[in-house]
Amino acid sequence: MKRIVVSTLAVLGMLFSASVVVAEKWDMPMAYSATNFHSQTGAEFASCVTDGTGGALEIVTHPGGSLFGGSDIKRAIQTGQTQIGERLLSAHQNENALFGFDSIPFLATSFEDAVALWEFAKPELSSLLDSQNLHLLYSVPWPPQGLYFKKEVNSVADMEGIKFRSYNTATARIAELAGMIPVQIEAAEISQAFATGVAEAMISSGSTGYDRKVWESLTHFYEVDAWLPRNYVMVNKDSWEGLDDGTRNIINGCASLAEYAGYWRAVHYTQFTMGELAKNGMFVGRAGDALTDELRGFGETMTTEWLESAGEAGQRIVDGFLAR
Ligand code: PCA
Repeated sequence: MKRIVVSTLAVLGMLFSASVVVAEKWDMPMAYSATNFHSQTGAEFASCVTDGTGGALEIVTHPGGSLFGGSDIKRAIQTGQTQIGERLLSAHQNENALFGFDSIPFLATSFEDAVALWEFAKPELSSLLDSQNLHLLYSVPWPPQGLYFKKEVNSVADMEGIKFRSYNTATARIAELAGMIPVQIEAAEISQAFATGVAEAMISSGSTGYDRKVWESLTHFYEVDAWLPRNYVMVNKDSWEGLDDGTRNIINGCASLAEYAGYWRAVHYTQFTMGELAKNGMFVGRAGDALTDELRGFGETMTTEWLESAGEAGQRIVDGFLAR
């Protein structure tokens, strides 16, 4: 009898340890609010992997910067504090100019352009990330970037001295060129920053204005279509290489679906969110010709500056895109 109990316990112990080894959980930090379309796409991606692997690999998303704040997500994945996560690609432009290929003013100004530009940029970015112990999984653009203010603005002169919320090097550079004061603030913090006057203006999409209810503090959204920055999902390279081929195939399949679904969400969200800004009392309309001309001048300056700092890989991306 004793022997039966002992061997039953041994078998149970083996089963238990086998299931512990097989089932793995990955935490996926994301910087933007749970209701944002990138976060919804990420949540669907996570359930696709969890279901597709029959629960052997469970991915759990943590939106709104709840697990790691936006500026800590990449480092957390690189160093293996977590295995997977999403971040704004151009947020790393201060590390390497190449990360800012998607924030060059007026280079790629429509969804179609953004897709074409990504085709040329993706191989360069994949190998850059690979050299940083990261595997690039998928990427989804934000809607076109426009300018938010709390007053009517018709020219760069009207922007003088305004505290301008920036989210990457390019947005801080625009502030400088326009005589504004750049203040780097994560999207998760902007409602408070605008409410308290820490920031008074920004360049972003209708989506972020809608997600953060900026009509509570700001009054004008000028459509500029300056660029369409991208979010991307990355995996720690050791975690990626530790998976078997079958699991990697499932993740790749789910990543393709997410890239497709995320792209179309962004497209549809563009008009919807601008409509919501207007419904909530904001002026929503195209920037005037004088302002647009001045911004295009900044675009030329910033294109030259970017090409100088992004080296041959940067030149290949721009040349490929312009010659397509
Ligand atoms: N929203 C993000 C990045 C680009 C966008 O449209 C933000 O403002 O932080």
